[in-house]
Amino acid sequence: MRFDLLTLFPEMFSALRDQGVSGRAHARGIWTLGLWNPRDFTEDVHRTVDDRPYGGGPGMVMMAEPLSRAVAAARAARHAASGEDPDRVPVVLLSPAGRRHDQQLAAQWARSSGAILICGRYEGVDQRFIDRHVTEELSLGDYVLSGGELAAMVVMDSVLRLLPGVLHDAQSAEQDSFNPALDGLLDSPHYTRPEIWDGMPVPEVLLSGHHAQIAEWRRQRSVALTTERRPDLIQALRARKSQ
Ligand code: 9WO
Repeated sequence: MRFDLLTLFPEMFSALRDQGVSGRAHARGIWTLGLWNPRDFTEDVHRTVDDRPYGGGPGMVMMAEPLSRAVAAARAARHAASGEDPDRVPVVLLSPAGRRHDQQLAAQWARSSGAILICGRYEGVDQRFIDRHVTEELSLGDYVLSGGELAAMVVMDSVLRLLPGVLHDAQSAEQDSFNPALDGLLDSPHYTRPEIWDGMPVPEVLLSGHHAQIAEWRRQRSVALTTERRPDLIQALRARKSQ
């Protein structure tokens, strides 16, 4: 899998590339990262990537041309590396106006060869760049960030941890909240040593070694937690089961 990021702050992505589960997977060559700074695709002495909005208003807008050249470079690099058709690479803009990201989408991306991700800054991106290049917009939720970079890293992390061999324990991803194997419910609580901490014991069934009872207990806790916190997920499960 390969992700190409268009960003004015490429250094931010060292966190995902070098740390934790995603960092180990990168070191093992399971995924690769291309970083493209629109500033490197400018031609003026000031390396200008933004300008004032037509029609007036506060802030600055990212100019289409440096972004467009950076996308062309990313497409060409992907083609050179893997023979991928440059015109068929998904080009994703992280934006609150996009489709809401979720576990199902992450699983879909995990079956793909990756994407070019556009990280906007300032007030936004010239709409003509979006119209020309962007194939889909993705949102994490109804809030505004200072840029698309953190959203891009969240989406990438959710995808990468589903790739074969990324998690130490293949069962780990299967136990996740929202996993279809858990009917899309929230995960049950976790406990580790010591057996009693600050006067609070570990639920006895977990010490019993009785695997069927443990599975049943976890299922009950999962349903109870989801009913309390996310009744919408229970409704969705009912709807799926009744069809
Ligand atoms: C911001 C925006 C707000 C309302 C409707 C559409 C919008 N598009 C953008 C946009 O492209 N913003 C750029 C990226 C530039 C400003 C900072 N950006 C951004 C992305 N802020 N917040 C996000 C984001 C991305 C994904 N999920 C939540 C927030």
